[in-house]
Amino acid sequence: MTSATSDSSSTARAQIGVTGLAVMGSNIARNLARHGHTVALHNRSIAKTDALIAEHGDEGDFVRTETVEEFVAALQKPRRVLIMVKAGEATDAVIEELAGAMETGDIIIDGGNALYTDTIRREAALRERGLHFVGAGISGGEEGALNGPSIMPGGPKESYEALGPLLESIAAQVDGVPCCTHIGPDGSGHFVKMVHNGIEYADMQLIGEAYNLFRDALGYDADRIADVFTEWNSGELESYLVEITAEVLQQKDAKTGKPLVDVIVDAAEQKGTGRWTVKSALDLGVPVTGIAEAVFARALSGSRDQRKAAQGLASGALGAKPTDAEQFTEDIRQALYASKIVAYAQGFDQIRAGSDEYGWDLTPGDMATIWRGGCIIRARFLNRIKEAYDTNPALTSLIVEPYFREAIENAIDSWRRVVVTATQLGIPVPAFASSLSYYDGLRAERLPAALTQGQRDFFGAHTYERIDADGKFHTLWSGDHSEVSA
Ligand code: NBP
Repeated sequence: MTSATSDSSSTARAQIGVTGLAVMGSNIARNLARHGHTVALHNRSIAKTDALIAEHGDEGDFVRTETVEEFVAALQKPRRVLIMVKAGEATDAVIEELAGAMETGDIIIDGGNALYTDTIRREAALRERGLHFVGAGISGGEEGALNGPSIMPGGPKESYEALGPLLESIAAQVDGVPCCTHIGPDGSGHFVKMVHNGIEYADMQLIGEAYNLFRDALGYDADRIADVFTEWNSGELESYLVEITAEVLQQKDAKTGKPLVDVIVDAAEQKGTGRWTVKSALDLGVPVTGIAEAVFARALSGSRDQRKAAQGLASGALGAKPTDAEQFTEDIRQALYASKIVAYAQGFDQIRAGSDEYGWDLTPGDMATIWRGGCIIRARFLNRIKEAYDTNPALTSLIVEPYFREAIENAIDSWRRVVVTATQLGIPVPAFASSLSYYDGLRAERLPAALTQGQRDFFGAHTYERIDADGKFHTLWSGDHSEVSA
């Protein structure tokens, strides 16, 4: 079936080109070829192109190219090029080279993990040059890239008309619906992918806290904890992350025979998308507490010197371990589910805030639809989120929607027991606890923010509003303490 050639310059026959043939690019190129598309291949160093053709050339119709000029010339018009290189300067360098060789109406797609503000900048610059630029978030890692990722393309609507069917053909499909849709203008696709990654951080942290409680509060070993996660994966917590958690916990270390998880250093690394999510949330004023705690928890785990110095610090008097393991297991399950609802609710709040800030007019229900398959946060309960947005596209918060409201009502007692027990045992549960505090904060009739406003007015004359009158007021704190209208 292969017709990989090196004489592509004479025939512009490829429907799409992929440049950057490392893990992600090579698998997406194979996915495209397996779906019957002719794919032009390009990589800065030719070795990766040749390796792909040597190992997988028989999977479809590839066009081998060496130079950017040759690569561009191999493409049908309007030309479509998918960039899958390291995010940042490499992306700018590749765009610059491609743009010089492409023509008005051609489409450049950046499938890397770009920062959405970079995508906004790049889209504007390429639009000026008559080119379409599509910032496409792609989730699912290596396996998703090959067998069907979740794709979040942002950019001009017209370019999606030329590109959509092609991307939808290689995306994961759930109930016959592709996990790919036009997200919105310029940086919106990468913004949504960023928030997706933030939710992923929160989900992983919550699962980690559940694991920690099984280990340190109930004394379970890795195999026993794996069994619990396997069981949970057949219920409302069913998700890719719960599924792989069980697999990771089952894995034995070949060298020592111990569970692999027990010989891995407990310092989690991060590539930066979680941090970006939190930075953006800070700018937008959206409390994404679950995501922020997850990012900070990774940072704390990596603070090796401080952790070493803190060994042996006082714990204070600790409480008793749970005696009813079955009840506590159910409590942890409920705490995980409720905290997960909070993390997703916060992520969707951030998407709405980003949409308002940048005028993107995003449809949050679309994200719930395209995250149901292909991506790392795919989960059964995304169907519920989709239904919630289908019923009410202007939903204020997921946690007030009847289904999730009831789910939290069912979980709340367990959730509190888990946070209290963990605190009494000195087991850190930052994401469980902060999600519960967020929930309590949202439902509180009166928050201490009234005092904060009083303090702000005291030291900075920042004024406050009253519960019984319109307008802004200021108390003459250093005068006679009377109140004046501001
Ligand atoms: P990497 O992020 O490791 O990038 C390697 C590729 O970038 C190679 O093809 C390399 O070419 C090329 N490259 C570099 Br580095 N600098 C270049 C330059 N100045 N000019 C041209 N090419 C350059 O690859 P990856 O892990 O496949 O990821 C690709 C993109 O997809 C990244 O943006 C990543 O964040 C994103 N992503 C990754 C995952 C994942 O699970 N890995 C998931 C979702 C998204 P060379 O072969 O000549 O060195």
